[in-house]
Amino acid sequence: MQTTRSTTVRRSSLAPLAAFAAGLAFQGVANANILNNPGFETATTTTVSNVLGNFTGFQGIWAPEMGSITTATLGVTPAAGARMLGMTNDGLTATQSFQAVDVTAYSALINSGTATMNASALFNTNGGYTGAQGSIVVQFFTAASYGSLIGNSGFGSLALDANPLSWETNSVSSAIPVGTTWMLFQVAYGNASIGNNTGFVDNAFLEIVPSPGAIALLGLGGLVGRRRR
Ligand SMILES: [Ca+2]
Ligand SMILES: [Ca+2]
Repeated sequence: MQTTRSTTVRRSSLAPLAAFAAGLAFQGVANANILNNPGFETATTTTVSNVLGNFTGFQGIWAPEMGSITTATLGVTPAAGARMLGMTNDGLTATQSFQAVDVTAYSALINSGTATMNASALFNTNGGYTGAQGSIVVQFFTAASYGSLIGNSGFGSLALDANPLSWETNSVSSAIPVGTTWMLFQVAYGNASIGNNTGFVDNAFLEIVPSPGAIALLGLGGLVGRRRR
């Protein structure tokens, strides 16, 4: 179940037509969740070193630094389905989980310089404390290797409430650099903020869509062109 992702997009009056045209151009690839096992319903995980060292061989498999995919525990019930991801303090700065995604199917859109990625997930912790810091970040690569990193989305972060019955939505959007062929989706909790507690994640989501701004500009450009003629 995809919930309450909030996107604030300013559209010109031309946007609906332009968006329709862009939708036709990229039909079949837009508006799909490109993560594998986004709801953590399959319990299989792998190691972070496997994923970061071999995008191709371990693509689509969640890799928690410290944690596992679990059923309901510690008073927390999965937001959807029977399972969720649980992460615990790994002793460093943040406890992170990764999934590598091959995005070469989107190369035409990405290399047009007008691709946006929208990422989100639900976060929750066991009760009794406040201020757990949950984050999402997506990194961009030009090849199937960590060394080809060319940018990242910046962090979408939020401080969680103390209620284990409420799942809170975290999201981040950014332009996708031209040349991107692989993306690394990451969810994380600040270790200092969770202490000996567990940070949970469910309903992870990642999509690649035409940039709303680029669509609006295309629409305006078309209008100006017609007026000049
Ligand atoms: Ca789930
Ligand atoms: Ca909560």
